[in-house]
Amino acid sequence: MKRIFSGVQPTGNLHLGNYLGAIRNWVNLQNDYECLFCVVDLHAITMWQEPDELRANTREVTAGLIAAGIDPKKNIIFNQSQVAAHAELAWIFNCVARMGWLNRMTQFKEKAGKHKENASIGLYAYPNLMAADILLYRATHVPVGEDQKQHLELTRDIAAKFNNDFATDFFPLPEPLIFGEATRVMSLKDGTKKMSKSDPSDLSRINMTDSAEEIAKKIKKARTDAEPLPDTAKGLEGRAEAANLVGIYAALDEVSSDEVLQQFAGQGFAGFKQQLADLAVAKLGPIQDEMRRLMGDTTHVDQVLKDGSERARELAEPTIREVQDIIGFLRA
Ligand code: AQP
Repeated sequence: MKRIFSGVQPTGNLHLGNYLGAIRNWVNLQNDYECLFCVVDLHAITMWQEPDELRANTREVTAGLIAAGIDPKKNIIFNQSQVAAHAELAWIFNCVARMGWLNRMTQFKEKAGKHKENASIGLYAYPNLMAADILLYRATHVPVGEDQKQHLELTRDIAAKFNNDFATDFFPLPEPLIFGEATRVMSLKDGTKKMSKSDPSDLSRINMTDSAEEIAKKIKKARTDAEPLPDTAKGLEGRAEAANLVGIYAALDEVSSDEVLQQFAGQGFAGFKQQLADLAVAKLGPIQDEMRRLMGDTTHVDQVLKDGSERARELAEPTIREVQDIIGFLRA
């Protein structure tokens, strides 16, 4: 049996990067794998979250997953905090992983920035929780973007050390699942930074809840350069913002950047941006309508999470019991 675990943090507005880089791919996985899609609220609180916003964002992400086409009956959609075994296994992995391993994690360095001393312990130990998320369900495959590869390697190291320490083969070593050409959507204001929920500038991202007018306005205001569009993707080298807009067009239209440029070569950005806005609105519109409808039906969304959490708990329970036995915890 092939089992997938994937997570999204409820840390702000779900955006085009989350959709094109992750969620859209997940929709295709549900036919070939048993899938768990988790709204990782325990990960979210490694940075400060306003309680009311955390609740609202948890519902928004859940609505986004369903609206994008993930079937909550066929798959398990749940929020992490409701399955206590994630935190339990993460603690055990805190005792398996070595400081030296975590010191090498680049995401901590990026997220903690210059204020390392002030970062939460949770942010530092985040990869151990991610290992617990995956191994709790003994997932065989994990869809990972470039930025998560290092964390998956750590998950494999933790699984291997646990197996070795306790002379068992209990945890499988999960494999990365890489999708063709990875779509990495960058900020509309700075082509060297990824589009991110926590970017303070709302103009930097297209939110999945933005109206058609907002999408058009943000694309119009997106940073570009003064050169016309080249005729091949190679001509975009050193032009991060232009490359990003062409990449977004290509991802939305499901064609290559070269194909997009065949259509727009030699043109300036005004006409291109207009067509990109029309394409984005056409592709995202139906998903956004469904997402808004679901966000207005919190009873349904909450029920999906409740049902998903129950099913996830059933899967997690035997793993955590067996881990306790392996470690030598006396069952009271
Ligand atoms: N800009 C992006 N381009 C492509 N894929 C992206 N993902 C996120 N941003 C982009 C992918 O979306 C999935 C869920 O991400 P996450 O919520 O777990 O956290 P993140 O990667 O840290 O996303 P954000 O939006 O940047 O959140 P904050 O601002 O809170 O850090 C992942 O598969 C991720 O690769």
